[in-house]
Amino acid sequence: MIKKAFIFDLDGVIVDTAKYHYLAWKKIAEELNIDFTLEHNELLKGVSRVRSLDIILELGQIEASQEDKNKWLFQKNEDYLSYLVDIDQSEILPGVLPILKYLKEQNQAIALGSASKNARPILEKTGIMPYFDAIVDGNDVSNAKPDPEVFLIAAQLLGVLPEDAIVFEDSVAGVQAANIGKMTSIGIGEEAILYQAKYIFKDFTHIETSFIASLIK
Ligand code: B16
Ligand code: MG
Repeated sequence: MIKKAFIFDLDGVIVDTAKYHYLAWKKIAEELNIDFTLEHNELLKGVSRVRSLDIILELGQIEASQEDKNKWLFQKNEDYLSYLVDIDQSEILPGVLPILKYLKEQNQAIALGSASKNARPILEKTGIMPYFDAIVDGNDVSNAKPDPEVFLIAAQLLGVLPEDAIVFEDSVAGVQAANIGKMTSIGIGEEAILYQAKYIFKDFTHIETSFIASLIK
């Protein structure tokens, strides 16, 4: 049996923090009189904080100085962090824990590959840090998804070749990153959006351990 690397994205895969990102961005958008809807929020999934602000400013056709941008980025993150203060294990999305447990029992390598710079406190608060053999987040990469950097570093840290890595992703850019990195991409979400993934599941409750077993052998 070859040891595989199972790489998990964070937001939208392990936890649903998109709702907190949304509330925090909405506050900034309101200050700037920009109409920012849940639909617009979809555009920010898997996208870095800096790029997210640029997308919102483009929506409002606002040109801003770097000083103002830095101020809004700081405000947004402070507000986002305030939503994370009370999070616990109940935030973990359904079906995720049984898969993590199964992978550990099967002696497989597990990593996080997220664009977020707040990934570590989220893993700690939800109590799942011990499952991860490596963590690669927004603090560790210079190129955002769809660049495969985040996943390539994760596979390297786990000592596994990219072709033996499996990536769980909820964003289009993340699925593309896994594909570009020659990894097996598993989309978590809607088929109409994530059709570029090798396999697609609505959520983790739809993933049988027999499917995971077929990837390991
Ligand atoms: P932060 P992921 C991404 O997480 C989110 O999907 C995206 O909406 C967010 O802007 C990005 O992290 C950066 O997050 O502001 O905490 O650094 O899906 O890559 O786990
Ligand atoms: Mg995501």
